[in-house]
Amino acid sequence: MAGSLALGAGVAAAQGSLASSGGSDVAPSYITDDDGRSLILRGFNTASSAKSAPDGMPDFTEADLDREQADMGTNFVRFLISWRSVEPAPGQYDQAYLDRVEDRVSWYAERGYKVMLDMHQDVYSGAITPAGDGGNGAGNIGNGAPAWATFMDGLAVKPQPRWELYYIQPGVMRAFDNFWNTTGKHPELVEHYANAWQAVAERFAGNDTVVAYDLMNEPFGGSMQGPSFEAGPLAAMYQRTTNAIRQVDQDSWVCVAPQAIGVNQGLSSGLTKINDPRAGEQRIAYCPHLYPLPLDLGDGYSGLSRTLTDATITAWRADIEHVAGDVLGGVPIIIGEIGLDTTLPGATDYIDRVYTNAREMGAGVAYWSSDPGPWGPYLPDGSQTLLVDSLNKPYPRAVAGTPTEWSSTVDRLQLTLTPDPAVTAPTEIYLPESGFPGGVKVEGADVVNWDRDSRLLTVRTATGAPTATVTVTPAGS
Ligand code: 9MR
Repeated sequence: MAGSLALGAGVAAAQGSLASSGGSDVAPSYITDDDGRSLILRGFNTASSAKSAPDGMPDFTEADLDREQADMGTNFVRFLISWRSVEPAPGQYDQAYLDRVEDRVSWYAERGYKVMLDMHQDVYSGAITPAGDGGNGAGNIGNGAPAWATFMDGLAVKPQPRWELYYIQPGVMRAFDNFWNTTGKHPELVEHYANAWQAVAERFAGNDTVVAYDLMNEPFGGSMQGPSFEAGPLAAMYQRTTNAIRQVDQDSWVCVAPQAIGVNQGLSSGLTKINDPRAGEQRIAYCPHLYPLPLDLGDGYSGLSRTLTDATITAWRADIEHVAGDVLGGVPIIIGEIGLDTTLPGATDYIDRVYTNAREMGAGVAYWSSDPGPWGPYLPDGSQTLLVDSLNKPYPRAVAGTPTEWSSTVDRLQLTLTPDPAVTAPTEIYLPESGFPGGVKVEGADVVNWDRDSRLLTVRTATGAPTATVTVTPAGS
């Protein structure tokens, strides 16, 4: 069944009948740091191992973070949190859990990262089966909602060969229907969800490292699917949760995502505008995922699968830009998840293609995921997968103005920006050791500092010019 599903979507992609909108004329916008610099975010999801852990924490140490930073120069994490951990009993928020999250956030803060908290769920909750493992002993299948918020009304959840298939088990569908209250029986659940987010935002409102809240991982509408779900209960939940967050936190970005099934594979989203009640400019961001079906089902990025995947990426990008630019009102894009099994043929080419698109879109990226294994940068024995070299490229991390174009190879970076005279902090650029073993040669800007340990170069462009182009190559080149 999965194979024919893939084929169907693939053929649709090849025929160009996926997302029909043709991108957007609205220029990319960026999340900014406290100095007003545009942030280009590159990092990982950390981590799947948190989903079912009793303490809700990922199996990820400070040493792991040091290794990630040294090997790839990341500046961002999509950090998994869960509703079941935040609100283990109705109306009771677990401050000890939030302490643990805050502790992990401090690791990132000490290393100059920005954090997006992701209220994760997969197939609603760990309570969809008694063992919390989907009934087949396969590990962390269902996660997210607390058991007390899981109402399956006695409907079945049978063991499935693939975790995604649990979504269409009757008990899981009903749990979602009750959450969205399309059954009319549980109006309290979305209210709890919004209030749980408020408890999180209350904790992190004053924390400069936490820049964004990803309101719900991979939303699923139960028996209501597509635009009626996205424009209906999903948008209503986003609005309600945004309002709840803004009562305690005016500054963090609120990230919204489309329905996952379909949109992650290139179909168009029917999400509608979310209004940010904060004083000043809105701080909503769009955080979609990308999982072309051929790759997700185990085909490599070659032959027909590559053709179908490319068509998926093209359609996906056009729709993402349309929703971010035209529907949500010119908001920043952060790709909350992209990832694949790096042992598949053509994996490097696929990663390059996605990151090229992200760069052109002005989008942040959180790769799925940092968990050890063939999808991640390291295997359980600590050896690197090809992901490390694929991702370890120069990039501008924080730009004193608006980046209009940038590109890089391992030993060259070029950035064009519209400088913002109000921003006094310098532009910060990451340069990997492989391409920049010694000094740097900078054209188009003055060097403020080149720190060979952190691999960070800071530069200042001339004030007053409408645009500036900075080119960085190794010294002596
Ligand atoms: O990679 C994860 C896999 O090990 C889990 O069994 C599964 C269910 O919890 O989730 C996978 O991660 C998914 C993430 O939670 C949501 N987006 C897609 C990810 C990859 O399938």
